[in-house]
Amino acid sequence: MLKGNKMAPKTVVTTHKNADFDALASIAAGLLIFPEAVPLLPKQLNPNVKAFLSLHKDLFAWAEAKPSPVKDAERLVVVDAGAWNRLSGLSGLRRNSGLEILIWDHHGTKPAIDADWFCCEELGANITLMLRCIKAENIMLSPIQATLFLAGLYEDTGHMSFPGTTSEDAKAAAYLLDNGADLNMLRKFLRPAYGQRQKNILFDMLKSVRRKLINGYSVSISRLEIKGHVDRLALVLSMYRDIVNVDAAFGIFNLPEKQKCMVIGRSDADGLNIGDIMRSLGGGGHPGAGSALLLKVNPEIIEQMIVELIEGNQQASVQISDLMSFPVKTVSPGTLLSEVVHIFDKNSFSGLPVVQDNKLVGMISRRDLHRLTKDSQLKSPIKAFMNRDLKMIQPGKSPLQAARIMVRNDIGHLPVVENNQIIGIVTRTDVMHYFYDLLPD
Ligand SMILES: [Mn+2]
Repeated sequence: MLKGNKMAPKTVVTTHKNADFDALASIAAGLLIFPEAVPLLPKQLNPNVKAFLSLHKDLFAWAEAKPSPVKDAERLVVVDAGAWNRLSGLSGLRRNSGLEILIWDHHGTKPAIDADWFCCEELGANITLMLRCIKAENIMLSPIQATLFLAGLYEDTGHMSFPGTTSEDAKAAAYLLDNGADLNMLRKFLRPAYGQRQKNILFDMLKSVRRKLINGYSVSISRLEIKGHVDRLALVLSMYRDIVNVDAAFGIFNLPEKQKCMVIGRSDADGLNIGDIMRSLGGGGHPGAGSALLLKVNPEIIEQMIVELIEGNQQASVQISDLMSFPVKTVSPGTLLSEVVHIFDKNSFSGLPVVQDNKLVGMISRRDLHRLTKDSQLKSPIKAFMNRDLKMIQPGKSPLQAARIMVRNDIGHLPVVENNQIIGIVTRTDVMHYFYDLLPD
C-alpha cells in the first residue's frame, strides 16, 4: 500500500496521551491498515495497558521500541483522538501542507485537527470505527489481536453498558469473539489497577462502615487518615460504593501532615448530585462523581457539611426565604367561612394560614371549600373545616425540599415558619418559577 523505509517512516500512527486499551488497539489496527507505518506510542500509558504490553512483549514489540524520528513523515494517522493537545512526541513533525493527516476518532463528529481525511462518529469505542475498515479490506485478525481489540471495546463501553454504546459496538464485539478474542485474558487485564495500598485503604474503610438514611437516600460517609500520597483513591471509593451498595458513598481522606482532606463522592441516585455537593465544598464533578480538596478543615466538619448538603441545602444559594411571599394574610379559627370565601374571591391565594395567639394552628385551602354542601355552612367558623395536619418549612431550606414536601402531600402552599411564628408562605408556583429559572434578578 505504501512505500517507506525504516529509517525515515513515511507514515506514523499515533494516539492520545495516557493511552488506554482502545488507543492501543486503534494503533494496532492502524498498523494493520497501513502495514508499513510505524507506531508512535505516547510515553504515558495506563497501568493495565502497561501490564498487557509487558506480557505480550514479543507480539507487540513495536510498543516498546524506541520511537522512530517523525521529522520526515509524509502521513500522520491519528487514532482515538482528534486534537493536537491530546498528542505527544510530535515536536519534530513538520506540519506543512505536504503532510497528509488521517483521523479515526469516536469522540465527536468533527476533529479539531484539520485533516485530509477523517472518520469521526460518536461510537462507544474507536476500535469499532476502525473495524469497519479492517472488515472492508478483509484483513485477518489473530486471536491475540481480537483480544486486544475487545479489551479496548469493553473498556471504553464499560462492557457495553455506558450510555454512548451503540449497536455497532455490540456487533463489533460479536465479530471479535468470532475471531477468537479470549475472555479469560480480558478478565485479567480489564481488572482495574488496584495495588496493595489501595487494597489496605479499602479494607480499612470496610472495617468501620456506617450507613445513614439522609433525605431518603442511603449514604455512607467514610473518614480515613492516610499517610503519604495514594493515587487511585477514586477507584477505591467506587469499589467501596459497590460493596456497601448505597445510593451514594463519600470518602474523606485526611492527610494530617499536609493539613488537607481529599473528599471523593460517588452516587448513582437521581437527584443526589455529587457535582453540586463538591462545588459547594470548593471542588467539582458531575452528577455521578466528583471530588474536592479542603485545606485545614476538620474531617468531622466536612462530614457534617456533606450531610447538610444532602439534606437539601444542595442549592443553598437560593433559600425559601428568597422565594416566599410576605407579609402573609392570615385568618383565625373563629373566622366565618363566608369571609374566607370572600378573601379567596378577591385574591389568588390557594390557601390561608389559620393563626391563633401568633401560632399557626391550621390551613384552609380553596379545595377545602369544595367540601361545603350547604349554604348554611358559610355561617360556621372555619375551625371545623381547616386542615390541622400541618406541613411547613423553615426559611433556610431549599426550593427542592419545598417541592418534595408539596409533592409528597399534594399541597400547593407551605407556610414558612421560624421560632413558631409564620413569617411567609411559599407556593407551588414560586417553586416552579425557581426551577424554571424565572426568578426576578
Ligand atoms: Mn476511546
